[in-house]
Amino acid sequence: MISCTQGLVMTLQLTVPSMACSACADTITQAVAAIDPTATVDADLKTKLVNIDTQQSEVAVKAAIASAGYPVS
Ligand SMILES: [Cu+2]
Repeated sequence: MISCTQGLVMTLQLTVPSMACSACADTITQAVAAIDPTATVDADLKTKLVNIDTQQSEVAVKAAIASAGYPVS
């Protein structure tokens, strides 16, 4: 259990159409971890959905993923 003293953890659900394999998912996971080391990333390759529990804003997370080469639709 993680106590939440620094901010509110939001669950974001993003669609990343260009995510094709587990290496893509790893890259996306690392891009999110770079801006929020406490984030948890759950990528589903079939649905192209990425669920992220993070204290970062949706805008910041989308920008981080996009700059890793995976535009968020
Ligand atoms: Cu890939």
